[in-house]
Amino acid sequence: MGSNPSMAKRKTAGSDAEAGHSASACRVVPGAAADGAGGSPAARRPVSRRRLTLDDYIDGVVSGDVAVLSRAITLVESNRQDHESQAQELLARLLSRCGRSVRVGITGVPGAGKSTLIESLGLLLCERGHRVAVLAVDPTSSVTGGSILGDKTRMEKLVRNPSAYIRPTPSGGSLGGVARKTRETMLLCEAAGYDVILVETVGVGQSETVVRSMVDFFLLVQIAGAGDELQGMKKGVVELADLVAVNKADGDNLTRARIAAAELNRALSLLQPATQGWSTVCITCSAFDRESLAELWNVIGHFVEETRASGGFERRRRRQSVDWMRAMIAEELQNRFFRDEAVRGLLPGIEREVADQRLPVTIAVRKLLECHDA
Ligand SMILES: Nc1nc2c(ncn2[C@@H]2O[C@H](COP(=O)(O)OP(=O)(O)O)[C@@H](O)[C@H]2O)c(=O)[nH]1
Ligand SMILES: [Mg+2]
Repeated sequence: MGSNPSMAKRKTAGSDAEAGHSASACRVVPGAAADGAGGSPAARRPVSRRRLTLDDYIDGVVSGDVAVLSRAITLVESNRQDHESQAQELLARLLSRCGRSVRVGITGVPGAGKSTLIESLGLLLCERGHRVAVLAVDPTSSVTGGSILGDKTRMEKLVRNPSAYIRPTPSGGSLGGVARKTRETMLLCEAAGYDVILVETVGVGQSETVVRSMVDFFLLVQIAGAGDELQGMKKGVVELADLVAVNKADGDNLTRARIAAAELNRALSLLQPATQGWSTVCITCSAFDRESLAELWNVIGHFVEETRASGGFERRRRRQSVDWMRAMIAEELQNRFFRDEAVRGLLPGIEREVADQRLPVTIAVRKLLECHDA
């Protein structure tokens, strides 16, 4: 990747005033009337901090009250035991209202233009009468202090649109933990009536795979330039994508973007598609070219139509829920195992024996599992 995008990013996100504005907008984001972070003073309304009952949460979320929705998401994100049980009860009560949306994951290297694209596309969709929720999965944000700050300053227009809701990445915890929180947040947004969910993820580590496993459609945003076309290829991310978009196809870059797209299309024709019965292709787009965004949304519309008709849409959703359950079981069992008193007693000695090659790994595992079961 060239140095331009990241430099530009720093420039935009770096000013203190902007950072401060973003931080204050982090809790309750969208809809000028909702929080006062960006809205007119007249539209401000104090958000009651009193404890909400389960029914308050349900009524608030279902009626699309963004202040309550934000608090419900905070509840879902909380690691406190009492919050967790309330959050789960809330989800159980709302479940029948969830799922009526198109879930789109968007990945690409930092600087590819994902956030800018999401803002422009989001605005277009709001204009067309959609309600758009933007979520993020950024496992690096808790380390770097939150790259989402840059994103939020960049989505300034969308933040103010009453039909949009933007929620930064949940902080802390394992990727599995972040994924659970994002999935549950997605469900809450659906219950609140958002019919398009856009999930941005940085192209880092396993985050793409995790986001792929929670969305209907996966978009890979690329940029033309030396070797960039291969970047996704190498990591196998292209194989997860339902659409590849060579972004920033504008100005001087237009020709290069078109050439890159043609190259990618040749490569894609040799790959197994991410979704059975659907051919992944590459198009060009630009956040500054509404036509290209309308075109991009058209592709997604066709995808939804076709996969709904073939049953693939529903099948993927069902499989995703079951896979999610199994992944949570695996994580929970692992946690229980390593918290177990007996295991903790035996583990250091057994690990030493394994490291010293005095004990075969398979026997070590059996011993530990047996002491856990006992
Ligand atoms: N020329 C051009 N620049 C863009 C476009 N989209 C984004 N950018 C610029 O690319 C940089 C990175 O964009 P950003 O949306 O933060 O990328 P992200 O890291 O993938 O979310 C910013 O300076 C944007 O202004 C586009 O369509 N055309
Ligand atoms: Mg971004």
